[in-house]
Amino acid sequence: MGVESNVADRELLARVRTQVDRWLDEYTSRLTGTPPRMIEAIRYSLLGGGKRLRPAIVIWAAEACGGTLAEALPVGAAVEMLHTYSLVHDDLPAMDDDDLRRGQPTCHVRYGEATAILVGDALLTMAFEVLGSVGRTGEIAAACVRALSRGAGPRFLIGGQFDDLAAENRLLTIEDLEEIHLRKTAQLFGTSAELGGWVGGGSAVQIEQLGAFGRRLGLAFQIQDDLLDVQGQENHLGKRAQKDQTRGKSTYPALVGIEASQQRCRELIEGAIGQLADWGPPADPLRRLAQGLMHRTH
Ligand code: GRG
Repeated sequence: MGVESNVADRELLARVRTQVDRWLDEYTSRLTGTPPRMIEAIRYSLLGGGKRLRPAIVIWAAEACGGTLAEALPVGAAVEMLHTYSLVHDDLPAMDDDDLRRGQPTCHVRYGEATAILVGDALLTMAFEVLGSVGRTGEIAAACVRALSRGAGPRFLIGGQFDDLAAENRLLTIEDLEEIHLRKTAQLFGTSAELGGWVGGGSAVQIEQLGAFGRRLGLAFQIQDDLLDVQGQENHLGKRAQKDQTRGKSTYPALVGIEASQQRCRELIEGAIGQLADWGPPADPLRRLAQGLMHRTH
């Protein structure tokens, strides 16, 4: 990929980030009846940075199916709320115990543990309130609620997080690690793509292909996260580096080495793009996101 297309890709993502940030900013400034300090903590966690990759996947998947930005934006924002809840809770002392997130003190460091728990609860609940009225029909909203509650529920995000915590200080097989990565991280990428398919009016086959695209992309993303944890710098990452090692976590590079991890990433990204083989130009933003991920630094 040349320098020019890199710049174009960055601009494409920056545009989505601005749109999502604006939507979230407006939504959270209208939370009447909510304690002001709580609104402050919600906005601190939600608006303080973040790459907005999952909303970008929702929006570009919807557009690839012929849907509109206006329909997809609230769905992307709901996924971002849910993702942010998972980060706020993951950072808590009882979980990953982190003091830095998105380049600033974590929610519990800034506002206290009880508030951070409630901020996570609020973001999770609000995500479903938003999803409840998306799309052209009630059926679409219901399908979106079902897809996100499945992907973020005990079989995937929450169960993956549970197994991830239980695996600390245990040497996993690469198959077990990949399974945890899939449930903890990759499924939410797959769900984001499926949600885009639902709200964009995609067919059952298209939604299936989008899910497979997103899961492969998400797995590559998590392996990259492992690689960045070993190689990355905190000022780029906006969170602590070398965290996995300190907590006795099995990681992809620790189990198979850096080169094999990079090779697996490449395979997954090619596999992701392969899912969109019949989609033509409307799926270009999704393909470009996948290609760009190979070179991410944060
Ligand atoms: C608490 C139920 C529950 C789940 C937590 C998200 C998660 C599960 C754990 C986070 C641990 C972690 C570092 C996972 C690696 C992949 C990941 C989700 C990274 C953060 O996502 P980015 O890089 O973050 O998209 P930004 O800040 O850009 O939104």
